[in-house]
Amino acid sequence: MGTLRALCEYCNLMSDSDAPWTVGRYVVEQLAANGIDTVFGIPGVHTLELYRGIAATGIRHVLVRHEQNAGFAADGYARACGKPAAAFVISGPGVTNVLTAVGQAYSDSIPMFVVASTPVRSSLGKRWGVLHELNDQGAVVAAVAGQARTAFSSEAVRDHMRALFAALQLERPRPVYLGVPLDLLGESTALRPERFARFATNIPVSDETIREVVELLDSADRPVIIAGGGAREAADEIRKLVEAIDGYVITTAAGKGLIPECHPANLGASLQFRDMQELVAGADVVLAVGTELSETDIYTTTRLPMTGRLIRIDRDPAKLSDHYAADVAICGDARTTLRAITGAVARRPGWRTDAGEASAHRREIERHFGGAARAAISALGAIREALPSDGIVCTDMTQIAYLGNYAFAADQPGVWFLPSGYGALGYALPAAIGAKIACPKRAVIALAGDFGLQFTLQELMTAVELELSLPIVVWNNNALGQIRDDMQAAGIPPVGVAARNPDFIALARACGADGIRARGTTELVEAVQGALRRPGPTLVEAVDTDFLPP
Ligand SMILES: Cc1ncc(C[n+]2csc(CCOP(=O)(O)OP(=O)(O)O)c2C)c(N)n1
Ligand SMILES: [Mg+2]
Repeated sequence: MGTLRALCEYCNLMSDSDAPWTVGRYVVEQLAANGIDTVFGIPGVHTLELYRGIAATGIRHVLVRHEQNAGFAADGYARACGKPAAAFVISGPGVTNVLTAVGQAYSDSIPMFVVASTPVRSSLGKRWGVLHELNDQGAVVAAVAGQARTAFSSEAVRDHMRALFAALQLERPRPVYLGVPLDLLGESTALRPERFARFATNIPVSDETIREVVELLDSADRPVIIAGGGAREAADEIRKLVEAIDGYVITTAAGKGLIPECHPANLGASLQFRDMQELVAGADVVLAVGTELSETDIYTTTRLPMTGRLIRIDRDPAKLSDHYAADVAICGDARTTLRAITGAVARRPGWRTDAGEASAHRREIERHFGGAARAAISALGAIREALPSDGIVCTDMTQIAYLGNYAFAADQPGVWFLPSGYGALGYALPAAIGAKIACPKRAVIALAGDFGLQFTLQELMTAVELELSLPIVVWNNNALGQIRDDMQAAGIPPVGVAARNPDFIALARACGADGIRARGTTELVEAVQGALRRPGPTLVEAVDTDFLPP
């Protein structure tokens, strides 16, 4: 025991725990004290002080190859394990680089904690042309993040961090940002880290409101539940409620897998299909829970046509009074509210018993699929077969993912990650790296198009360096396929939609990854399973024409 203690003391002496208490060190220790265990970042001369003492905190720093990918990785990390990670970026270009990922996380309600330096206080707003100058950096970030705060003293660092951690718990999850000037980061401080207050997030809803909802549902002949990512924690309650009222549930892509795909009431993430929009239009009561009902949840129209009464449940009050005016609006958390509703609603046979199980509606949707869609569905089926049920698929803005939103069978929530709202190309690979770091024991894959993958392909080196067992499936249709199809549909002669691709497999091998082409579904299952057994990443090329039905 004595030897062990001596060893620990020796290690402490050798570690950075004796590092001086600069504000930079204080920021990192404060993050650690409040549950941040992973930082994705790229250090620079402006953020040196953030790196002082980082080893002593136990925080893991993951060096990425571009700040956008620090943000995407933090996003994938949070989607996988539910906890925010941090991103450390330098003033100016580090900040503007990370903003695309911040915008993505904002639109999909994903938490992350971005910390950036700014140039020295005396230079701010003066346009002296100092290194990494970005005029009004805080305002630039504020236009994109949930909250952006800049500290000008060590006490302000503490106060802002307290407020930002509170926002991460109490508000709709969004990325938050703390800016700290370079000279302040290097100042010494007497402050020491503290664990800020934890907040209970159960918002009680009045009995009267619950009665109002129950009355609406009890008198409904054709009730539909639309469930989004905010309803993930209420999966059980949604299943019980939809069974009791004998209606249907449709999810958004973020709510995908809330209840098993084959459940007789589950129409899946199908709001983009005309048949399902008509079903919603014909519903006499729609209960929308944990969803923004945004354009990217629906895709083919900005606003779902609805004629029935609308009940909305959301913890974000702003969502209750947007372009879908609710007849009953509940600001509350999904689980508590739905539990109360389910406990009081009358159980009866009704619409679904008469109109048929979800599978009949799904067959009707799928009847319209052409050859290209069927090829993508075969590949999605192979990926499904290769993955365990809790395997995570990080997708991109590619045709196979748009279809997979609906067609990939997810029997639990939190396994299908799509850069939905902001629609930023290049998400899949860095997000998969973040997800794999968050959940090393789970199978994680990236699924990207041939063009989108090239936005962030440099992160292959991060995955190689970390020896992440990560299949990266490239859906290669040798085109910016969706845009080409959209141009064709609009009668525009195709311009800028065919790009020369690299030899993906040779490129992967040059990076120290493995590379393999999977010709058809059997090979794709084997390639993904083989890649999941390998210690490092494997790029698996799936060329669309290899998957066309005979
Ligand atoms: C940052 C960014 N730039 C541009 C776009 C517009 N965009 C959407 S899909 C797409 C083409 C993607 O091609 P690919 O990755 O090969 O997927 P495919 O449609 O061929 O399946 C483009 C350019 C975007 N979504 N994000
Ligand atoms: Mg393509």
